[in-house]
Amino acid sequence: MVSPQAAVSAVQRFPSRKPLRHDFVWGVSTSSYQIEGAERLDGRGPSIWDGFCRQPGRIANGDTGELACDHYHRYRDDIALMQSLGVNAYRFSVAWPRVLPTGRGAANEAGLAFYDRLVDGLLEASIEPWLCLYHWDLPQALQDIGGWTNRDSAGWFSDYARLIAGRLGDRVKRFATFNEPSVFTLFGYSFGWHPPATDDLVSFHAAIHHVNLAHGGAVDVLREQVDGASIGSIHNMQPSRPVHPTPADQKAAAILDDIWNRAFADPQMIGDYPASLRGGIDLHLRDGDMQRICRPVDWLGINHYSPIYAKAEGASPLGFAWADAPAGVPRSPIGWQVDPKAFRDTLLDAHDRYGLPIYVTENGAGAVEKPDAAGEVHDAQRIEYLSSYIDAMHEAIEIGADVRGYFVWSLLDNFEWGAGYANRFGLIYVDYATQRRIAKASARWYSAMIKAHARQATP
Ligand code: IFM
Repeated sequence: MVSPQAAVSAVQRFPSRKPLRHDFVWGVSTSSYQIEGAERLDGRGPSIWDGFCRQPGRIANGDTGELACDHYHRYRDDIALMQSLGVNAYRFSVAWPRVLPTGRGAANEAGLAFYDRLVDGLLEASIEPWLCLYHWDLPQALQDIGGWTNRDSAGWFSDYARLIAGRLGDRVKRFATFNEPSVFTLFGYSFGWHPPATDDLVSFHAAIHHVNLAHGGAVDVLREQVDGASIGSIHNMQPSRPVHPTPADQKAAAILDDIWNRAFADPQMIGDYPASLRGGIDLHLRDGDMQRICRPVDWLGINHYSPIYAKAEGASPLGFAWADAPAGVPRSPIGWQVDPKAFRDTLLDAHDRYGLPIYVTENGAGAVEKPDAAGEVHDAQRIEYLSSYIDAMHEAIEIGADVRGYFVWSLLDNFEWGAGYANRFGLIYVDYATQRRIAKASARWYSAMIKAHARQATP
């Protein structure tokens, strides 16, 4: 087991590092569908994930989010766990179909009341709520009329943002519009790994553009409705690498880079699409759209785990295929490459390109794990991963990146999309049969790390 003392020495292992700013945010992240459960309770409408999970072969082990971590009922206990970690921020998402069962029209009071209780509980525990409006659980009723391929989706999203701002904006000030838009559009509208599991290029480009319009519209709504709002958007950013050093694979990696790292961040913060996407987007672009998308935001959220790889694939309409990292690279227990320098460079590149304060809104390591005979979870590899990535962030800050916060993914083990419950990312282990929570060694390590940094922080 890692003792608090060992964690402190992990901080002190980097004596050349300057102390972090005193208001540095240390947090944990989750998302609605991955933890809430209560899929059919208190008036929640169906989301696109409810049905997708029930299609044979989509999710490992046939898992669904029906119960997940039962956070809907156990949120008080989960807030107490956050308190014991010593985090000062919690990033969660609102389930759109819980508050608007058909995506628009009449709001569901019971759903809104749940988020009232959650936010009040966080504030009582001195934990700042960071609310993300969209972490992939689109109401099924909106999917039935085209989902993100329907240009009206931007208006639906603004109306939803207005509802949330009006209800929670007196207490919540930190808002993100979307989580990882390039993941849910690429995986949902091209690769078929996420709902709606379509694969035509016109829909893919339409979804990208409409999500960008929805982002811009929601930024305006939040700005108008919430006094003192601090607004951002959350992008997964990772170096895109060719799996082989051939010109064809290099070209494939450049296309993936544009889609993965730039298709949303560039229009939202620079006001332009990457050149390789312009042809496809032009079909959906109308006068004034770029002004509607590129609205001033206060911060950039970056989710980062490992580099990604591409290879040339003539048969793919996109011109590339997703590839596994080359053999021999260091990997996490679930096979994702471990490369903290890639994280440092990502933070520095994003700082140079977008010039906004950065919050690392997700970083963490997955594993297939279970408690030992004494009931403990000794996740030494996760501690090593977090330690090296936090140090890489610290190095980026020393070089000049304006990074102001860091959130571990995730507070709890949870529903890991296509992998179901097999892959665990939590600091807290969840026994899904009993819903018992067990703090892993990494939870104690993270808590001690936060305390050690607080002692060192500059006033
Ligand atoms: O679980 C996901 C999360 O929903 C989005 N970012 C990556 C995490 C780990 O795969």
